[in-house]
Amino acid sequence: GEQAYLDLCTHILNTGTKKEDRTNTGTYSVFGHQMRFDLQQGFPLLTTKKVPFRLVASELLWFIKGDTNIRYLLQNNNNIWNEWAFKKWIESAEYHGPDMNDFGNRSQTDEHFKKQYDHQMEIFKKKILEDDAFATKFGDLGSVYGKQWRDWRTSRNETIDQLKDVIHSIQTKPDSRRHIVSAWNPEDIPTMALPPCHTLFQFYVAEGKLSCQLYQRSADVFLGVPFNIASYALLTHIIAHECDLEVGEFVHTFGDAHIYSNHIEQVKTQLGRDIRTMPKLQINKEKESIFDLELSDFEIIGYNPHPTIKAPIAV
Ligand code: THF
Repeated sequence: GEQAYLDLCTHILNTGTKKEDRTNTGTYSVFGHQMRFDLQQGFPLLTTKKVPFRLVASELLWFIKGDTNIRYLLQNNNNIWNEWAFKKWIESAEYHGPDMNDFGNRSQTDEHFKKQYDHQMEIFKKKILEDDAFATKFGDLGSVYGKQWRDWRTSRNETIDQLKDVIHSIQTKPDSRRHIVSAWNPEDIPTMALPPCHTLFQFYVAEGKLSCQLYQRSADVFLGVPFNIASYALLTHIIAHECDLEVGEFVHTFGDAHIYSNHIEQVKTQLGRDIRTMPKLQINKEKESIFDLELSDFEIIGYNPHPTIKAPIAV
């Protein structure tokens, strides 16, 4: 449960290696780790800080739709992928505003720059929402999760719908050891805004319960991982629902698990808090197919977390 997450944080603080990274933020990092969550015990939305379930769920529905354009997220007031699309715009010939190079780091140290950045981001969001051509060009993140899950392109230009296929294989051959969805498409990596952090996941059926294991190659333990746990737990519930199975475990396996150097104080604050009762998830049972699910079909019951802890995202 949640203690496994807090233990990972403590483990990284105690034994992590200081390591530079792509974003120039600096991290403390360990390689290879595993956490387990028994989904029968409750829904693993962390209670030692508030995790916004609405954002987790709308991101997952976006993946399930096969959508890769941030417009859908913005329509749902979800801003978690903005920076990656914004980066494409400011690096293009169509951007004419003030220099936004390295905006992630500069907006944290330079007040004046931060104002300019916030203003340009507002312009960007408005254009994505209101201008179709602009949204098509700059809102799309390329071959990210939604694309690989629903519309993997083969060398013969055929489409593989991995999500539909895995549901079918769970339903028809529950004992199979091949219930796998891969987001890692080596051919597409060079053209991606961000190569997938959640590289591959596998389902497992035993005693009428569906379990899921994720291999995450790179994990932002403070900001990303609480989202990732909730997201894959929700996916497991959704697929179990579709296949008339109970939920089993979510197993979270990591490659490079790191805490950014500008998240250390926040992690310490969180480690000083006590764990509260896990909430429960309810899914609207009326819906025929998971591909019809909407945000309003999910309800989180009994969630009383400690307050939010703010931290900057590394871009
Ligand atoms: N990049 C980095 N550096 N970390 C990540 O976790 C990450 N993701 C996705 C893509 N690139 C990444 C984006 N996922 C937040 C949470 C998840 C994200 C991005 C941002 C975040 O800022 N969460 C805040 C709340 C934000 C809000 O309220 O708008 C939080 O406090 O939890 C790996 O999936």
